[in-house]
Amino acid sequence: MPDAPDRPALADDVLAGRRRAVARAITAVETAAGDGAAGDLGGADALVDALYPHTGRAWRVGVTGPPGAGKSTLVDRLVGAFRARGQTVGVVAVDPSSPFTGGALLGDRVRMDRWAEDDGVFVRSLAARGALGGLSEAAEAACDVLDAAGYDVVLVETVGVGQGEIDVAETTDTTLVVLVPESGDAVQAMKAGLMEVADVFCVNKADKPEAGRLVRALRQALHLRAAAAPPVVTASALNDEGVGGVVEALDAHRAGLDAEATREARLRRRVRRLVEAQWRRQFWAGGRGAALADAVAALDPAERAPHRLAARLLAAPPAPSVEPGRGGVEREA
Ligand SMILES: Nc1nc2c(ncn2[C@@H]2O[C@H](COP(=O)(O)OP(=O)(O)OP(=O)(O)O)[C@@H](O)[C@H]2O)c(=O)[nH]1
Ligand SMILES: [Mg+2]
Repeated sequence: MPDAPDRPALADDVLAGRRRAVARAITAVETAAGDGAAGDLGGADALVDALYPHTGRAWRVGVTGPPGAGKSTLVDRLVGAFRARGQTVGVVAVDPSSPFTGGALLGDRVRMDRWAEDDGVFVRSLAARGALGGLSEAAEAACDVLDAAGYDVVLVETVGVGQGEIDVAETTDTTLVVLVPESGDAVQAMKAGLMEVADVFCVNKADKPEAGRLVRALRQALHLRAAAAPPVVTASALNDEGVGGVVEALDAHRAGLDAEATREARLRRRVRRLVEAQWRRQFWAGGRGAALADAVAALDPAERAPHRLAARLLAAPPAPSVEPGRGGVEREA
């Protein structure tokens, strides 16, 4: 890359681990990605690029599962467990007040408040409304910021509902899927696509009846799918029981990771996502949205053919007068 821009001043402050800089940097990437411009973070993209070479040290752990499974309660316990062994922890809670779930963001904050006095913990809620790809980019960039700032572990909580949120699981090294007896059976998890992303399963609320049944059903379903099934552990996050077992299972997954291969695969996926988002935006910004509307309106219903219309749009050059607008995503780095 011949003309890499100078490193933004904010990047230096993030690298020095300054909390206010970390907060500002996450806001920058969140806002940019939330504008639906996943492939073009405006000023924030230079920031991410400047930080990226300083990432790769943190262990990124995704925590996902159905609404109300106890993810936040468990994340809070995991923070305690990691702190107890001297690790610093960043937490990214992907805003559950997304159109999919309508959960309680305030609850996350209240529970996490007990870490406010601890310099070794940084908690942040993330809201990337709109663009699906934008959610992954926002979460991944927020992890980059925390990683570059020196946090040893970065926990990412997402509600495992909807593809966009499950995609976030692909941006972490280790994915913990939290299920609860009342969320139904293993089939439910399979439908939601959670089986594919799980490295470790935790059946939470083990203090409730039916937890044992879910564990058995889950193990059975997993072994039917693959010989090397992810481990299933139980916990009662509320009562702080079984958390050590969860940490052990997570550690075991990390120990088996090829860190460099994981990192490269993730980078490939991310660049692909950024290119596709940018491409899509540019394509439709080139006056083609209007061209499509005109073409559909002009054609006799008997002559409308989806494939022919698609081919025509793809073949037509973009209207030269239309700038592929940046949609107001220029902002401070
Ligand atoms: N009985 C029992 N309740 C629990 C346990 N863990 C969490 N809860 C309760 O379950 C409810 C939801 O917990 P959260 O930690 O907010 O769940 P969440 O998965 O983060 O919820 P969303 O982010 O809204 O999807 C709260 O009332 C918790 O106190 C547990 O181990 N046992
Ligand atoms: Mg939560």
